[in-house]
Amino acid sequence: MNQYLEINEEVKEALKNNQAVVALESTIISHGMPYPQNVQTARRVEEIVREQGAVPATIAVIGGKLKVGLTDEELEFFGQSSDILKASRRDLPFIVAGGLHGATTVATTMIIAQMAGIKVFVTGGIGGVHRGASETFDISADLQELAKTDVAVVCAGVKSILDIGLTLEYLETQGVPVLGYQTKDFPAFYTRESGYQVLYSLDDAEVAAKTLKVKWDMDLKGGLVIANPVPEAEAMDASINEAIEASLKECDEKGIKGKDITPFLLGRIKEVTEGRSLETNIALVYNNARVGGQIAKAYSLLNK
Ligand code: PSU
Ligand code: MN
Repeated sequence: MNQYLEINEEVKEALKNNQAVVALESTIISHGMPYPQNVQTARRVEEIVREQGAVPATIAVIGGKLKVGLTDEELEFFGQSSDILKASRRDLPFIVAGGLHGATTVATTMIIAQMAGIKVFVTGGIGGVHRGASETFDISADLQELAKTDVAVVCAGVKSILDIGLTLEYLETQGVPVLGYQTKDFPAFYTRESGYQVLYSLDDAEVAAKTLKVKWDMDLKGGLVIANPVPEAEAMDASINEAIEASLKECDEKGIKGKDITPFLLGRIKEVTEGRSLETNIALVYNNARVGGQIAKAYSLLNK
């Protein structure tokens, strides 16, 4: 067992017995939503995962330890503290060596989930190719991680703060399956459609689970993107794109770069939409927790 890894008892027990476990990330808590909605959402997400018969494992780096499964106090701390670094793959060695705290992105949550032996991970949205990447080279490390780490990521697609078309091209080049969950449209986080289609859609959790199993049985390395659109009732209309454009322009004018871009944009979009984007964000995460919990459950049954 990896000497830096600390898996809580409940998760350890579940993994040992081949029971369903769902990994959850912590950047969404520390850098993706304001307090106290972030902590409330994180707690409810764990409950929803349990309602599907799976064990939740929220992942974070605390005092240099790679923690799998957080206590209530640790969740609260991650929601409130401003001393938590956003930890992607490149940040991990320094944070662990220094005994620091790190909120794990999609990439880092995948890495730690793989160390622990967790196959299904639920989040809101993944990082991708930023608009203007041909100039800035800003492409999220999440995409490289999907290429090499064997974890399925249930998300609501990617936000249109990114270049969705280029993100899909990049995933194709890297051999990452992008599967729509009960949809042919690739969702754009706040909206159910992005103007892009997926090639394949999954009818239910059983088909999804079988697809994961077959991929890894064949030793095809890497993850999968399971794109689950926000429920109709909570989806935003195309006017969200105006808020996104305005926020992107401001980001540009203020010279915000690199890893600070996504948190800045999320905060501004929330202000511009008077909080509606946050409600949609929370709703889509809950919906992903439901679907991800079911897929983890179906996957554990296939491996019994
Ligand atoms: N998208 C969201 N909320 C988030 C993120 C993405 O709607 O909190 C976070 C995720 O943790 C994702 C990270 O892995 O942003 C990507 O950041 P970057 O583009 O710097 O790799
Ligand atoms: Mn980036």
